[in-house]
Amino acid sequence: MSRTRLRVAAALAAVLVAAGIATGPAAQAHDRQPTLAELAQRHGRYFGSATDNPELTDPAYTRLLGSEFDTITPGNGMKWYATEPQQGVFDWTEGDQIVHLAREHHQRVRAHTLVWHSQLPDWLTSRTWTAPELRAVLKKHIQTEVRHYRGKVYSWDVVNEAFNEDGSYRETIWYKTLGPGYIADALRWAHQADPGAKLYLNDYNIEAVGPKSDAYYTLARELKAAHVPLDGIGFQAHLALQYGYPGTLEENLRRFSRLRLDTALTEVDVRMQLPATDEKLAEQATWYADLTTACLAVRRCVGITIWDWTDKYSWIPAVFPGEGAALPWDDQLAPKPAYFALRAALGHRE
Ligand code: 9MR
Repeated sequence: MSRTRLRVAAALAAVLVAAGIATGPAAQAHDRQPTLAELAQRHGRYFGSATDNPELTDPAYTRLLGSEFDTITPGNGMKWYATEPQQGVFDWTEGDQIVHLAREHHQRVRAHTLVWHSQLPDWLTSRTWTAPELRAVLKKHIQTEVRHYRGKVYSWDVVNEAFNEDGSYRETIWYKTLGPGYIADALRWAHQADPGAKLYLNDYNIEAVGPKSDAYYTLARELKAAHVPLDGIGFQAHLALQYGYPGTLEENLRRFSRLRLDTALTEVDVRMQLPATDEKLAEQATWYADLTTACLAVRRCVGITIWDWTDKYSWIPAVFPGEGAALPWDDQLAPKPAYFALRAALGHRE
């Protein structure tokens, strides 16, 4: 190449880079697409993903987990079976791994979960307890765990899945032994242990207005009236195409906002009967967009968390045989129509 030609080529390259249409590492850095988290931040919201310890050995997986989201939730690592496997013996290995990972990537942690009927250790479920004994066990667990993560997590799902579909209390070990007051107690103990953490009640099938979400509404109003430290309600949003979209989601979020509570979509996925067709994936994309639009429309809906980001690590196929394809990225980690629908709903023009 002659000198003149070299100069022309260099000038042309500079113009292309300035116009943002050149390729190469510098241009890529310049051109980088905003992440879901960055798009959500423009609306004052977060966009998060759940994760789980075994997956963290997959470098392609952790790379995207660390870059696309600003909030992460441990799918299992902070549950009772993992954190207090023997009575009074605490193990923070899994939860700490996720907190450290989040810190490395400047992400916040939605901590999950303190009081649940599931994934409890055998020592707790294999014997009977008097009410005073169980109360002491619960208080110690909550306060030890919340104190350990004090200042390191953004929020706690304090009580998970406390109601039945008809709005009656679920007959858990907690309810049966301690009565409904265990919920207020749990919130108060958690608040004492970390006054800075946002405290949530969290459940599934409460996205639409109905008996189960009404039960939360009534309870939340009572707790607020009694000055119990409750900050928000988590709507898990494990949706399924075959059951229809919860059309009253926005209205439902709004009534909790009016109680001066935050709301969040905490475990979003949209499963379908397999095989996934283009039509079903398009329908799924619409649902992801619609739930995002609903959250953005309600001032106190603070953010959205998907229940992991790739179909490769989704919980669905193991629990609902024949169903899956529930997340915005497929099992090869490639983005699906739902991913682009999320970006569009967050206001990005491709
Ligand atoms: O994602 C979790 C999965 O790995 C566990 O096997 C499962 C056990 O119940 O729990 C999953 O997470 C649940 C969450 O903690 C609460 N809401 C429902 C989620 C899906 O089951």
